Parts: sequence; structure tokens; C-alpha cells
Amino acid sequence: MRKAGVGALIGLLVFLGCAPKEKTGEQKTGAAGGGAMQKAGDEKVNPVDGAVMVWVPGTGEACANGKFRMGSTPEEIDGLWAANGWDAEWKQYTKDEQPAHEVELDGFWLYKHEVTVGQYAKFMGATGHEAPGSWDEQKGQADLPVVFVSWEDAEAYCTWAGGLLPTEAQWEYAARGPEGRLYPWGNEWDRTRCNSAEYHAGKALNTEAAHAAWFDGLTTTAPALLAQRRAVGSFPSGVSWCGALDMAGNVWEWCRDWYEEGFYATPDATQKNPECSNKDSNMRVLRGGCWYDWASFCRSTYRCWIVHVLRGGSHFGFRAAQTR
Ligand SMILES: [Ca+2]
Ligand SMILES: [Ca+2]
Repeated sequence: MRKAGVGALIGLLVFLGCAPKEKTGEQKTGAAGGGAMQKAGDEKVNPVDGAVMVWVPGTGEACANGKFRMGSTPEEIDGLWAANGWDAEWKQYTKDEQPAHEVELDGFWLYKHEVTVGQYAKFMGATGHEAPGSWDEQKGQADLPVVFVSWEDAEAYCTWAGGLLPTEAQWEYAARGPEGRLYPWGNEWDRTRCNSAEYHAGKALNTEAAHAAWFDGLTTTAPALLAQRRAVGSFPSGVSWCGALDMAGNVWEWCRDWYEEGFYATPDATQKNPECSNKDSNMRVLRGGCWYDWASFCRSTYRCWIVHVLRGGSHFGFRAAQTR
């Protein structure tokens, strides 16, 4: 556990891989049917749940060399830590985002927002799916991202909605784009552009001690922690190149892949439309950071994981993707 006082939160917050110390271009495509001309950020509505989806053109159309670069180099990591004064201890959690490698992806639709409580309630009504954790506290919060959902819950939702969870590669590409941005909006951290711990604190939290001091000042009841979320789309200046919002912060987002620490070094990582299918892993990937996290964890290359059946906590949600 991170610090005294955090123990009381274990039922609510599952830190594990997501927290320090593991504690816890305009293009054409026929993909939308009828040979329609689609460009990055074009929108359509999913009639099942009313969700707005944005078009993410394939790398063959949007990227100069037909691929985007996924992950980080050691030099990039060292440079970031030096420039930002981030706690050196946090570097160890970046090994799994190396080596950087080139990835080719087909175009796809991605939810513009994290799936909301209101959408999830519709799903429950249509399918009889079991309620997520802390539903009594969540159910009146229609515009907030649903949380306390497991990977399996998220997958069931996506299946009902006629989609799939995005792969980790799709997620990172939608956040970074052809330019390989560090954050959805660009390469400079800006705490006003996403719902992170630094947004709540109103200042940089570059050390473990600074983050702990902020967190120790919070009320840690379920309603109070749930109140750290923001309605989806509350940070329009945090928009990514393809029009997706809250790709950094608010809630962590489940991806389709199993988590494998060394996956980026495997031949599968450089196949077209890569996906880690290592079922020996008991973990699934989450991306983007959340209201509890500080800048280094909100980087678009950052990989987090938890056990796929866990209904994580007040900071784990998801969005869906569609391939056509
Ligand atoms: Ca998010
Ligand atoms: Ca990591």
C-alpha cells in the first residue's frame, strides 16, 4: 500500500498496476460503407446506446510511412523525467512501454467519450446484466463515466452495443495520432486539459510525497471518490487528433488485449492490427490515467493492468470501438 490511511480504501480503489509501486489527416475510406469519404474526427451515432463515435483513419492513410510509432524509447523516458522532475522511482513502470515499434492499423470507429452511467443503465435494462459496484451511488450520475466495471462487464457492454473494446494499439493511436503526441492535445503537459490529480490539486504533483499529501486531504468515502470524476467531455481542450475526449484522465479505460509486460518485444507486436492474446496472463490492459493520477501516468503511451474480473474501483471505466 502506498501510505498509511490508504488501506481503508482497498474496497474502493484497486491500485495494482495502475499506481506507483504496483501497489496495489483527412483520408478516404470505404470502411463506413458505400465508399463514403471519411476523415479523422467524422462522427456518427451508435443507434444502440446513442453514443457518438469518431472515425480514426488507418495508418496507411494518415501516417507518412503508413505506420504509427507505438511505445517509448529509453531516451524519451529519460528526457521526460529530467524535464519534469518526476520522481525517479516512477520510471520502473515505463519498461513495459518499450521498445518503441512501428504499427500498422486499419481505420476504425471509436467512442468519442467514455461510456456513461446513463448508457450503462440502458445496457442493464436491455440485457439484465448485473449492476456494477457502488451502483446506488452511481445510478443518478447519467453523464459521468461508469466505473466499478470489470473487463468482462465492459466486453459484455461492447458486444451488446455492436462493437468491441479497442485494442491497446488502437487506443494509443487514437490518443497520439500520426505525430506521436505524448498527450492527446500535444507534447506539453497541461493540467487544465484533463481530469487528473494535478487538476484537482491545482498544482504539479511531481513527487510521491506531493501526491500523498493531496490524496490524504481527500474524503475517502465512496460518494466523495466518485465525485472526483467529471461528466464526459468536460475538457474540450484535451481533445485528441481524431476528436476523442478524455483519452487522458477522468477514468482508466479497459482495452481488449491481455497484458504482457514484454509484449512490445515480441513478433506479434509488429503484426498488422496487433493484439496481445496471451491467455496465460490473468490481466487486461487499461489506458489513459484517471482523476487519481498525475502527469506521468496520463501519458498516452502509459500501460496499466489489473486482473480482468476485478471491478476495479472508482476510477476504472471504458469506451468501445467498431471496425465498420
Ligand atoms: Ca479516460
Ligand atoms: Ca506500466
